[in-house]
Amino acid sequence: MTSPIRVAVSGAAGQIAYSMLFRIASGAVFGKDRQVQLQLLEIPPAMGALEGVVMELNDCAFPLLSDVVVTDNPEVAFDGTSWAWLVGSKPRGPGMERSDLIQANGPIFVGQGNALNKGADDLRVMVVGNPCNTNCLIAMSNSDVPNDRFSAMMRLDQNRSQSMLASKAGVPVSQVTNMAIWGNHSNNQYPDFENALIAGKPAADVINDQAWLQGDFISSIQNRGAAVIKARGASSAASAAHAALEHVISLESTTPANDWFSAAICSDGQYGVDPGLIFGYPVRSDGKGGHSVVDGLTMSDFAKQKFDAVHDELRQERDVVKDLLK
Ligand code: NAX
Repeated sequence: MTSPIRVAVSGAAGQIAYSMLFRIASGAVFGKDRQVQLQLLEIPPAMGALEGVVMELNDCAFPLLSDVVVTDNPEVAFDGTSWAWLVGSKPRGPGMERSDLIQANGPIFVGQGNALNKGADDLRVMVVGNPCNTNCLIAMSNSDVPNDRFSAMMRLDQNRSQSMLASKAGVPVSQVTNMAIWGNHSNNQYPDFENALIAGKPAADVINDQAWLQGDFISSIQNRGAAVIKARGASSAASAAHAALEHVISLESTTPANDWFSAAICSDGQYGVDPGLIFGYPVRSDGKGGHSVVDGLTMSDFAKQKFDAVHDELRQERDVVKDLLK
């Protein structure tokens, strides 16, 4: 057996982490022959709850779990890690605007960005804590880790979109492929039904209901998080955790030539996006640590309008945190 892979999870006593940690420890992400060392980061008031999570991890007697480190110090949490899931952040409080949330969470990602320099040479970072695109931008900007090692999560939006298209078309979800979520994990994201395929055919031809695709489909995906909160009385956790794991699995594996996955990565200007923004793109991975944006996709005028709106939103978020960027 090779040495354990060291992975950090922040917000480790929270509800998303609770659905992630046991699966990571079971080998569901890095394989059944790779030992894992978990390095769990929390804030001091949550350390008691985190101890309880560690008791449960121990009680599972996972053969692949070599050690669990628990800390409130990001430098300890990220020390020697090859992957860092940045899940922890402050929740949106009553009456808070999105810009308030951005400002409240920004400083967390300045400190954590700095501490990421303690990671292993192959460290890769994915951000779940909202607003995840802009938090990722802040962490990237405050770290010496190369920009192409950072990403933020669009995968839950991709999975939601595939599920909803499959349900509308009356087909198994596995038949819905090539689902791109452009831009921001926010209610301005653009789930791209024009380039999605159902059983290899354009989704719009199979569903044949442009009004639904342009209307209810997009708004349901954009507002799905709020709908889950309304129904469950708590925000998405198991589905978010599943997406956070799939995001990493996709970046670790070779993407099939006829498909892609959605992730927010640092733009090099692809599709006219401001270089440096953490923008949701269709992505392919080479399975060796490299990934690239799928090029050459076309968009209707309708799609371009949505794309431009979410691009503007991310520019505005960048302006709100400009004092935190290096
Ligand atoms: P919880 O409130 O259950 O857990 C968050 C945890 O983060 C808490 O235990 C808290 O103590 C910890 N925390 C706060 N500040 C921290 C810091 N500076 N360092 C380390 N830990 C810190 O929230 P949960 O439901 O787990 O959600 C976590 C984040 O995911 C939230 O920001 C949420 O908005 C975001 N989400 C992102 C999604 C996405 O698609 N990108 C979807 C799901 C989710 O809404």
